[in-house]
Amino acid sequence: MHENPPADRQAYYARIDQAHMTPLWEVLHALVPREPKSAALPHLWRYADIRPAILESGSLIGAKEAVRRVLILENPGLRGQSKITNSLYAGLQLILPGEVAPAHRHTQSALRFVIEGSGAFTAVDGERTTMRPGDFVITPSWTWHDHGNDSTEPMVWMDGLDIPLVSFFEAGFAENYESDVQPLARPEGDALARYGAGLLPLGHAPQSRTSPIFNYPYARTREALEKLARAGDPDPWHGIAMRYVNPADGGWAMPTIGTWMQFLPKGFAGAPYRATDGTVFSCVEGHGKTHVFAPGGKLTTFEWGPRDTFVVPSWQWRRHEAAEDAVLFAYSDRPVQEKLGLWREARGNA
Ligand code: 1HN
Repeated sequence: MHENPPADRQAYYARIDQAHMTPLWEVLHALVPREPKSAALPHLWRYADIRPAILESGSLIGAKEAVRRVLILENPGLRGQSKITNSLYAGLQLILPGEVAPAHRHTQSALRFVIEGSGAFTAVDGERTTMRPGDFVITPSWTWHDHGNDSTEPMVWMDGLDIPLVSFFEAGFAENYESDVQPLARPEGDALARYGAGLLPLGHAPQSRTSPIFNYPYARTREALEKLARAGDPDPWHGIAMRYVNPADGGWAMPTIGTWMQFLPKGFAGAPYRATDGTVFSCVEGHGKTHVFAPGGKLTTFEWGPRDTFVVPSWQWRRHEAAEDAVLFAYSDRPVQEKLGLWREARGNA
């Protein structure tokens, strides 16, 4: 409330401080802001700029020694906290031909979004999936997972995890599997056939809050987006925006992380939009621009292309433009905010 409270108040604060108490009236405005004031900053990681450092990590440490050889994308406003937004983590993971990232599990949920290379696999609870660029792969909470690269090229994917959320709730558990590579219980493609073909096993009762599909292949996503784009009528704010769905309940694919794709047709000039979920974007195809207006009027413009990652903090206005057909993958904590009745959005004039 006061920059410098009067002396009698300061003496009083010092006395109650001894009893681990503090006056609400000095902090009320910070505790209950009129609107969100994210400490996070908008930021763009251009893949061409960071790729050399990612590949260099491969000559400094092995995947097995590192457990997971990842460069964390730290939001410049949240350095030292391993966060890309206040509630979510992002990193770029490198796995070289012949390497194994050993099996473990944890209560944090993870997504993989494939950036570069093709043919490495991840195994989740007894099933492997081969990963290709643009694939969205899920490691649900508390499932055993290991990765391996039987291809001839380095592979890089983005990891998105709910680490800060789980940490906030102090609900994190982890354990290592007894061997580096878990045994396989089902053939590759089983989950996609069983749950990802517009069908569900008769009498299916979900065992988990996460989608039973654990690889949503880009080839299928791309085909749908392409068809919808040709049909026209993009949303003025988002373009053609399609969320990944859990086929068992119609909800988001993951309980703590919302994921979607945006196809911005050539010449798209989006209208301003903001929402309370700070959002991470990864460009899959095409080139475009995103303008972000931080509170106080600071304008940041990102010029992005394939494999670039950028982040827009909570409640900051953004607008996308595309010089050519472009595809953006996005993730945020929106499912959590929705479940808690907190999520809000606002649309500027189209
Ligand atoms: C993890 O298990 C993976 O499985 C990636 O690839 C990143 C960051 C923190 C904790 C666990 C993975 C992680 C992680």
